[in-house]
Amino acid sequence: MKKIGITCYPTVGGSGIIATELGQLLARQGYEIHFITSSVPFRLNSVFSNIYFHEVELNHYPVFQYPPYDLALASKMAEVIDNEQLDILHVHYAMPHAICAILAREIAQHDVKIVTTLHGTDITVLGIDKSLKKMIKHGIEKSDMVTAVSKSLVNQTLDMLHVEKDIEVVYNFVDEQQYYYKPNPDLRKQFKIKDDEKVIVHISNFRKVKRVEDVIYAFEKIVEQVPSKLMLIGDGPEYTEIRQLVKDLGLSNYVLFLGKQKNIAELLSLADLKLLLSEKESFGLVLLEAMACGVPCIGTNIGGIPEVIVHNKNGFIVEVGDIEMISDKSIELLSNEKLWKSFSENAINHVQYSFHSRKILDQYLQVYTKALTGD
Ligand code: GMT
Repeated sequence: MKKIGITCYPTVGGSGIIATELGQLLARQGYEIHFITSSVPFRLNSVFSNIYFHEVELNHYPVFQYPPYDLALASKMAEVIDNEQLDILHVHYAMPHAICAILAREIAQHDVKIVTTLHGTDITVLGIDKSLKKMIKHGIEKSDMVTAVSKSLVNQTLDMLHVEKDIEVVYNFVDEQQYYYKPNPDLRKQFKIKDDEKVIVHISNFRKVKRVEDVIYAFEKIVEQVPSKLMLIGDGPEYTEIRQLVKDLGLSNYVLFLGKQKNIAELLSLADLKLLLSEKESFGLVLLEAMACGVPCIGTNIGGIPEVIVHNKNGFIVEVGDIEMISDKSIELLSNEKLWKSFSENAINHVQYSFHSRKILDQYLQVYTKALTGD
């Protein structure tokens, strides 16, 4: 096996990051990688002689009300499968990518195996939609191998779609070359963070499911007890409402809105605590990123979050919307240096031990081998 095609959403998002990082890891191992996406994946920031990019172009014919992206993707996939003689086509998301891959396999002459990775939203959001359920199920069942990023997502997929397919858990990972503690005292000064202030961070795409308002309400209580700043990274549909809430609560001087950012490890290295209080989250890649930089995390008891945070070891698990508990646990951690230090060290070790990129790469390689041999 030598040639692997990868399709993902190339813009900001955990699934795009994982797909791109995996492509780069595979390229370093000597595999030939072909990204088939609508634009160059945003995390593809090194040059590799064995990574190729095939752009899915959209034609705006006047007869179509909407340009048919999915069909253009399937057609491009079929072209690349044949031209490049792909062994594996690894698609991230069942909907629409697995469906496109299945169609492409039917069109192409060359025999390719399809590996689908489920990231969450395809199941937890789209899977609820009756009109799409059968199609997602089809995409999963007709893939040669299927993986999901947490046990919780496997269980949810089986419960919601009743699929007849083994789904393997392959957790997410971070690039250890990028994510480690990178102290930058000057950056602290630039953000006007005082020496005695703690920094709490939240990173997301500000979708409703992320419950960013809970982060603000919890912070309102934390800042009464512990001098601190809240750093909000990312952008999305709830951004304006959150800005207004911060203003209404009189917290504007304590909250830093940073928008979308690239050098996340440097920003995370300023932080003492990471909050991820979502009501749906199949994994929570931002938790791993934070932990790799030595930042303890508090997350909600849903989806894959309890598979990433070990309660009382490297962070705390709390119930969704329990502002009292979230703020109590945050204050406990931020005011107890000994506890904080042990959580921080445990966090780094946890990422190294359970989510090391080498380990995850090996798991994906085994999945590819199984797809090819049918075992
Ligand atoms: O969370 C999102 O809205 C983005 C989405 C994505 O496509 O990146 O995230 C999903 O995949 C990530 C990578 O596997 C996971 O870390 C996120 O938990 C998952 N999001 C949800 O399940 C809501």
